[in-house]
Amino acid sequence: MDIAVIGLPQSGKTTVFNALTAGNSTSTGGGGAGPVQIGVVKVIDPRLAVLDGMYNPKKIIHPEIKYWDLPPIDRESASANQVLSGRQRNILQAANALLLVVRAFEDPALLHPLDTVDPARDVKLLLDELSLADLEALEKAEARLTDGLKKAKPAERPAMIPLLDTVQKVKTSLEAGIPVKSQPLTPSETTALVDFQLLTAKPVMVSFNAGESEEPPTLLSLGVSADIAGGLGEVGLCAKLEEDLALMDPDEAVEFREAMGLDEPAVERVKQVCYDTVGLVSFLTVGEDECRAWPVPAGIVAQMAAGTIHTDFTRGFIRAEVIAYDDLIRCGSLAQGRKEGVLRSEGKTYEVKDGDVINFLINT
Ligand SMILES: Nc1nc2c(ncn2[C@@H]2O[C@H](COP(=O)(O)OP(=O)(O)O)[C@@H](O)[C@H]2O)c(=O)[nH]1
Ligand SMILES: [Mg+2]
Repeated sequence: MDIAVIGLPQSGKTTVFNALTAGNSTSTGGGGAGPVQIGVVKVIDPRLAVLDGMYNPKKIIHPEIKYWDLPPIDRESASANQVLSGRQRNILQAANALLLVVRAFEDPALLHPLDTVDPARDVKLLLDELSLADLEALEKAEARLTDGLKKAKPAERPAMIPLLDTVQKVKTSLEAGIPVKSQPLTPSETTALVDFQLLTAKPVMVSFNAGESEEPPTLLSLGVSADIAGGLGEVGLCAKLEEDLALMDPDEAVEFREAMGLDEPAVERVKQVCYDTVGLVSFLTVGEDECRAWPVPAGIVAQMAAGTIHTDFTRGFIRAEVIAYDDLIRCGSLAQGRKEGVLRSEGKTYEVKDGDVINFLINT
């Protein structure tokens, strides 16, 4: 899963990124406004350690989250209030979710680009920026599709009209302030929009970056209206402190956290918010080769879940043998699970649950 970190200049994006990736990052695509930093974080699934003991596989594979820290915007070529450059938009389009960093710390020595520290204003400004990027993309698409329709032969036109209709409908709702993910769309409309990679269709999380001695705000405490806050994930943290702890020796960091009475590390809390906001569950696969956790959108059916292992598995899907993780641990083996009747055979439309241990039977 790819998560892009965005926010106003000096809001603490890089500090949050370092806190989440513990300094383990690589940069890519230098030049222009500078390189993009990418950090890969393993999402440790504790169930895999238990399965490791049971199956003794050659390897266990935890899911990964890839965080992207975007380069600062080039102030000289940007307009005064511009938050995103064209290059940044491209990165955001490819991301699965967006993490908005909002400054909530006071520091007289560090100027805010809009002079005052006002988290509620900044949340709105960043969300507006995402809408604006989508509106521009939809306007371009509308112009291109309208032009194409004019030039098309009469027989070709009926096939082109639905997409243009969808683009216009989504654009109108977006102009009325409704992000794409909150718009009621039919499955075919959603499919038609996939290629546009619209930003307001993506899950968005806000991370409030508070000072060490301050309680981070929440969307509710800031009075952000429910129609804006609805659907947003949120997490409060002190990025500077979390960065220091992330770069410390792990044992020392644990002691430090206990002594200071701190919450779980930011990396854990942000991961949980990601899973909740994106709506992910994990199914598990076991075997002598590997035991692995596979994050998938909640509600996914077995046939589509098979496709996350290999795209061909969707087409070749025959059935899925499923046992709940807890049942497997209690029974001690798949064979015993089968005897006890808790290992079931499920079809294409079975809805995958978190912790299902699945063996897909595939026609190759
Ligand atoms: N006082 C204070 N400074 C912070 C905090 N978080 C970040 N900073 C500082 O703010 C400045 C900008 O942070 P940075 O992460 O580079 O921001 P970016 O431009 O959004 O990537 C740096 O000097 C940080 O040390 C914080 O919680 N408190
Ligand atoms: Mg930065």
